[in-house]
Amino acid sequence: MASAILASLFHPSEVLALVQYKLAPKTKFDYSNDKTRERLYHHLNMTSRSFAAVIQDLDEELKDAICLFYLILRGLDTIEDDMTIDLETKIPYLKTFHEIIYQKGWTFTKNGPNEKDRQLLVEFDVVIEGFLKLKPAYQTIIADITKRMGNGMAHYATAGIRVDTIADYDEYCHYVAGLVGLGLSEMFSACGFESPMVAKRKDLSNSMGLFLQKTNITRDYLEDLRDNRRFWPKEIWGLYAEKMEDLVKPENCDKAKQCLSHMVWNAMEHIKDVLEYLEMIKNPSCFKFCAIPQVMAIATLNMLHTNYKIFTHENIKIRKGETVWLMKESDTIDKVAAIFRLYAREINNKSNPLDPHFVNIGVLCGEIEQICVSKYPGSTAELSRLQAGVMAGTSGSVITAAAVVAGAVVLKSTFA
Ligand code: D61
Ligand code: MG
Repeated sequence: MASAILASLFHPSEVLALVQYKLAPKTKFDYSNDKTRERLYHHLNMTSRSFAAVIQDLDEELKDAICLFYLILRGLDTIEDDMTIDLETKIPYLKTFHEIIYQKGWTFTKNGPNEKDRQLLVEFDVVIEGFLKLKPAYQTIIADITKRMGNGMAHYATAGIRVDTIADYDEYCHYVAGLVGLGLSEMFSACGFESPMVAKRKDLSNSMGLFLQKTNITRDYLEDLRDNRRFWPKEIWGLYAEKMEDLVKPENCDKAKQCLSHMVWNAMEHIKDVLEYLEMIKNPSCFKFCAIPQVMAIATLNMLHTNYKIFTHENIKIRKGETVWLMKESDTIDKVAAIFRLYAREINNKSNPLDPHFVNIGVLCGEIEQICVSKYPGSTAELSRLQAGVMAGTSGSVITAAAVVAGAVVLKSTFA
């Protein structure tokens, strides 16, 4: 907590959000009267940092269904990601996972000891038990998406098949993340929380997943390279290096930065669809659930943009205070549009005029601004309010921050 506050010292509204978050009652979720649910939400909290919070805040009608949707796909992904499982073993599991989820008692112990979510598959019988208790309509949606994702993963896991073209990149991201968007939209419409139009807009639902996945793939360059996974498309990196791993060489620093801005630009192309999708979502709990991951993604892209560290350091993340602040502010379309405008401006301000994508990124930032001004006019006032809390470096904000920190320290000692 103390280090998170220090990191947010020049962002008083983040300090405030951190303190509020720390003081909020923590006993919100109690699953102790249902052993299966207790195990399921234990696994959710173990396997996901960011999704656990937003899933647990969903309305009761959808909460368990989406929790199980997450755990099932996380299980599938834990088989996909494990490079210690040979392909002859791996591919049949990926292709049949949609049948496995109906087999009571099934568990999986073939993951390597270092696979981070290994335990989820070791205890996967609990997930299956929970899945079989869901309404059949939700089971059908989950099984259908699992089938399509597993087959897509199996295709890209096949020896000799790689993410070469930008079309491949979009296709791979469709399988592993776009399909999640499609399934979620079907659930929102099926339960009556949202109009049937949400499920019909598969293009927008897909973009919701692509924006998140492309941001992760751009951030995880070094980690994936270390584990011999390659998701940056050759059609992009091939413009800047002979081999993808050459981007990390110090002598290629300028080319690497150009390649990075190409990846950032490619991800940013989904933002207009994201805003259009969020505009359709009317149920407040669905809205926050959808909006929070997206605002975290644009904050992450802002952190990646022109940041050479992604070629030298693994695990670069946005500040904890920034995350907590974004979660608090993402509850209406006007506020979310204001957040997108704020980060689009920051991204644009950081761009290097000598970068080959300077104009492309600038055009997208301008379009985001223009769409928000015309479709979400309330975002202008929200933007002014948000900006008042991020006046980094001004003496006023430093004094405010110092005051809040002092307050926090007092409160901490009071409640400790
Ligand atoms: C609204 C709200 C949430 C949304 C959405 C729309 C549309 C799409 C998504 C969430 C999916 C976003 C995936 C982005 C994060 N990428 C990964 O986790 C990668 O694995 C992809 C395959 C497993 C997908 C699991 C998943 C994730 C979020 C969900 C969900 C299922 C179900 C419901 C709600 C949210 C990544 O994993 C890295 C890791 O192991 O940590 C990878 O392997 O590339
Ligand atoms: Mg994966």
